Amino acid sequence: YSLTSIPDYYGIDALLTEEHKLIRQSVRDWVESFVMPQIDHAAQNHTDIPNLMKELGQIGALGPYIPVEYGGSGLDQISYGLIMQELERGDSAVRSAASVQSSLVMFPINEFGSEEQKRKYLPKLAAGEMIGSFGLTEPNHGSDPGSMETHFKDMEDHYLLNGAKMWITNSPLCDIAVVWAKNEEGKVQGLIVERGMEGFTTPETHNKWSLRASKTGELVFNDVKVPKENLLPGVTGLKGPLSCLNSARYGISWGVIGAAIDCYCTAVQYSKERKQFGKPIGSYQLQQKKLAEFLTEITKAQLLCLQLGNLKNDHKATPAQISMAKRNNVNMAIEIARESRQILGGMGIMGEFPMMRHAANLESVITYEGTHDVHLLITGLDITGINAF
Ligand code: TGC
Ligand code: FAD
Repeated sequence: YSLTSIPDYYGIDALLTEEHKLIRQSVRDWVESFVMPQIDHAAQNHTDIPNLMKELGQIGALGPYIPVEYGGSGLDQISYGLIMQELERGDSAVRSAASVQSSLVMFPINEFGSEEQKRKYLPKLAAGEMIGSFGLTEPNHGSDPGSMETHFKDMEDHYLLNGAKMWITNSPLCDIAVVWAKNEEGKVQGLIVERGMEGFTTPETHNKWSLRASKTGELVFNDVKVPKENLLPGVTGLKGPLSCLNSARYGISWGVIGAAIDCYCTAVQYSKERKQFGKPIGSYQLQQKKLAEFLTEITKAQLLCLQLGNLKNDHKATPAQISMAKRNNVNMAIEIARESRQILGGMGIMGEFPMMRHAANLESVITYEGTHDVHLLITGLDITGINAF
């Protein structure tokens, strides 16, 4: 499909600045030239995309809102959202790589790190010369991270870290991991663990049917001696990791619009070209209903994100507002991926078309960063004041 067919049904572009549009265009062009030609091969073969992080660094997609003095671009939240949207039009694995590095690794170092930590890590992370991962989820504690078992002891001249994290994006590739663990008082704190520290291993998780172009693995800590200067000094408690999730979930709300757009545009084009019973399938009401509903849902999601971005720029977006957008938009995208695949009939299962890949990827996206159900419970709590977890 032509890039000019990407929908802006409500003229939302008029609400963006010239800078927003330029940023979006440059990421869109990069996705066309770098991601699209190799994404099917990477996903089919369950390999990562070579040089992805350095490329993302070069186009400014790592920590776009991190201050310029630490290697970021100092951009606003709408720019961040638009970048995520364009990346996920390519593949959720590409957006995931940028989400984790930006919101889950650079964000906590920038918000809660010491000046030395910021200077040591942020510029390299922004350039993609260093890859970060984020360890919150454990084998026995996913939706309920407050019950985590990973813990560290103060040994006077270092901390001793023990435990394990599971389902960690980029763990097999990471140079550093921001790890959330309990101190001796049972309070959650963040530690920067570096590859090469004795007792730290990152086994890969194989055989995924989803996010196949992204590496996932474990972070295992067996009596790891972590230097004291690697503790994030600025936060104690679960609000540390959860505030990183606010930023990542916001980016995902935008990102999945990109996946939905890729499916929608492909389906519109196919429905006009493919003929059955002597007419294009797009001339039949059943197919038009699908296309009309896709465009309606994409437009609603775009408006939701734009206003959430405005709130975020003003530091007014609440965690519950972000949960609503993450839940709504991921569900919107997965429904469009599944239904649009049907419009392509048998061709819809093929790698030449993006639907199966997006649909399979979105099964992870609807689960990570808080499941569909957990986000509903967060909205329920916000409405009633009653915790139903
Ligand atoms: P609760 O008692 O409600 O809260 C504990 C403390 O945290 C504060 N808080 C938040 N702070 C900032 N932002 C938020 N969104 C916050 N939500 C809660 C809260 O105020 C409290 O602070 P304080 O000072 O009183 O201690 O916590 P809970 O134990 O009842 O759990 C709440 C719940 C279930 C909502 C939360 O734990 C949750 O969101 N669970 C889902 C877990 C999750 O999202 N995991 C994601 C792992 S990372 C990931 O998936 C990366 S994938 C990346 C990729 O590849 O793109
Ligand atoms: P569980 O918490 O066991 O949930 C199972 C089911 O029970 C879900 O449907 C859930 O909604 C439901 N449920 C749970 N509690 C309740 C309740 N109180 N009421 C009703 N229903 C409930 N984590 C990281 O820390 N870092 C990463 O980089 C990372 N990357 C990931 C990459 C991939 C590809 C995947 C799949 C996951 C990743 N995760 C990561 C982990 C992800 O955040 C968790 O999988 C997610 O939070 C859910 O946890 P769980 O899988 O243990 O499911």
